[in-house]
Amino acid sequence: MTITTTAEDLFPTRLATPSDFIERTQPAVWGSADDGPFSASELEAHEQRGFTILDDFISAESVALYSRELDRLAGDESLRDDPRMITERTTGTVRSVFEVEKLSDVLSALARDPQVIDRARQIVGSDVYLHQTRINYMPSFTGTGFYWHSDFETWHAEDGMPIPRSVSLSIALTDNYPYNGGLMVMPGSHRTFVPAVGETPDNNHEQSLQSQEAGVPSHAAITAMAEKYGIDQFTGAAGSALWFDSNIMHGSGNNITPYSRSNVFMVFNSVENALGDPYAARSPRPMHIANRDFTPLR
Ligand code: 6CS
Ligand code: FE
Repeated sequence: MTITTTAEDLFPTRLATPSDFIERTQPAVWGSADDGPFSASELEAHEQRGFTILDDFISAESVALYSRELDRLAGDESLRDDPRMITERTTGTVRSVFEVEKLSDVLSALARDPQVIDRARQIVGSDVYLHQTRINYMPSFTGTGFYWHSDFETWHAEDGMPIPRSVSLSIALTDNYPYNGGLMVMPGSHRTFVPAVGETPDNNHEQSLQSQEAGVPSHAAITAMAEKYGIDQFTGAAGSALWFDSNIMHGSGNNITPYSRSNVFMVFNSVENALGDPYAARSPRPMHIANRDFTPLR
């Protein structure tokens, strides 16, 4: 008998030829109103739309505190050659810093704040661990966006995440306007998995975190998804939070305005959805991008 730790592939992707969309059978919300801070109606809306915006999620003092952490990490010379720091391809300015819960006590505490972890546990219906954390910084004038994608598509293909049972939290540290490169989402699109065409290049993460090219949907697929679900934009003042399903279709444009945009981003995966071998890549990505310590976060 062979024992395999990798679960069955319910979401084949990075294929040689286009294939049909897959309607998922798993819910977005696994817990109930009794399990945490989200109300029954908030959970119901999250199930339908695949995202929830909470205005004033953190205080102005906390925005200032996390912004100082962002400035400290972005300016840390010792991180310049660290793989956790991703810079903009064209200008060399800092784009993301990964694994921030290990680089910052303040951000480690944020992940464990009951307002955060209890909501994450409530949505995925179990204990959670941190799959990925990062701070994202989109500079004024020259900031570049990310093409349309589903995070789960990458996490499944490149990280071996079996099913979409994880939730992402993005806390805005600057105001998000419709015009400064904010996130566009297709509400309800988390229900549909869009298989991508094309094999994953080796060491894809070395370029995909600057500009994602493998694993993005075709123009035809994006057109069909937009026809079905429409496009919303996440706007909101600094301090607001966006909780979103791992499979929601999203993307962002460039930022040519004088208003930079930054956020703290944390992905909570169910401990019952631990990573196996990648489903569609030759080797797993490094731990600072796809954590493989599945110890429940406390
Ligand atoms: O690679 C990741 O984990 C995340 N970053 C990109 C550019 N796409 C997929 C996912 O959002
Ligand atoms: Fe994304």
